[in-house]
Amino acid sequence: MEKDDSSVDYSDFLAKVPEGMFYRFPLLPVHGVPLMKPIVESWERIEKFQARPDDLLIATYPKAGTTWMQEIIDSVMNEGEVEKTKRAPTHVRSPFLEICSPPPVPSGIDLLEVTPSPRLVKTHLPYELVPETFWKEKCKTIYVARNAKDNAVSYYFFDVMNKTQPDPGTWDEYVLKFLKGDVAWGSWFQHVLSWWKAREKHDILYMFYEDMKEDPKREIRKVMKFLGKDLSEEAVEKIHQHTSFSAMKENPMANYSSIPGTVLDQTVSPFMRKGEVADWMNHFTASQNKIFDEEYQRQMKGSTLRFRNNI
Ligand code: PPS
Repeated sequence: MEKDDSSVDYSDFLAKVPEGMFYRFPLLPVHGVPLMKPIVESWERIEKFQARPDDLLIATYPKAGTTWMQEIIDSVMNEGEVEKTKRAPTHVRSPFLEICSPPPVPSGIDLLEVTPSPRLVKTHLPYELVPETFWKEKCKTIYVARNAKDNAVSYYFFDVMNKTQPDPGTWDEYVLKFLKGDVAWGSWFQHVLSWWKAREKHDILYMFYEDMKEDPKREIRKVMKFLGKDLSEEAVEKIHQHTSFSAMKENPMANYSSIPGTVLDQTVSPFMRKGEVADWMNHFTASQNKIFDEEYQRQMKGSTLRFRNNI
């Protein structure tokens, strides 16, 4: 029998994890995409994951606005009754498909198996690595993309505080690693481009972080339309308030504060860090910007996909 997702006390598992169990896991390739070792070791199970037709997939490159979109979708699925989203933390309400930790911490799939339908499934997998059943079952997918420069800055600060991903090194070193795709889940370029193409074949709503910042209510309505939800203006306003950066930063069910500091050390850098467009301007030197722009032109050449580095 399926359990209510609020009965899965994931944080409790994490709190009991013996010291030393989590460390900066090395990256190993799966079909050329670097992923953390525990994910690679469980790859067979992930690949064979059985999607359900009413699963909704939220796919992103890391740090593109996943948590924000998860909160919007959960609020929309609850018809704007945002109090209902406080039933459990984000990673329990919307499990992370491929995430794996050493036992006894439940994997994303362990959580998904006890999550009642309709399930909201998070993934950072590039399109090519998504389990085939999502497409066989014709699952709806929302993809969120963020401009490469802000995405790189956000990922750098995350890799500093996330004690399970490789040490990012200096910001100067990280810029080159990011451009090469030598980070967990691989190349930003391949990710955004492969999902851009995939929307021609599947039921995918391709969204942009910058659009969400520019006009959050407009973007909330796009999500509603995609999910076939016709909510009142009052409900849209409630969702807007509930999913603002300031509200989510203070919300223990959305700010990852339930994950212990041995995994996410929020004293180093908070998960809800800045939530802005164009923060990259505070971090890129002129020479890093030049190298980045040249590589960007090379890798994005010929694509119709356009990003805004500022709004
Ligand atoms: S993860 O770990 O991949 O799931 O991270 P993800 O949620 O994709 O990205 C985290 C960044 O999104 C910002 N964020 C928000 N921005 C604006 N409004 C809201 N409500 C919001 N919620 C999260 C978060 O602050 C991270 O970006 P940076 O630039 O680091 O602040």
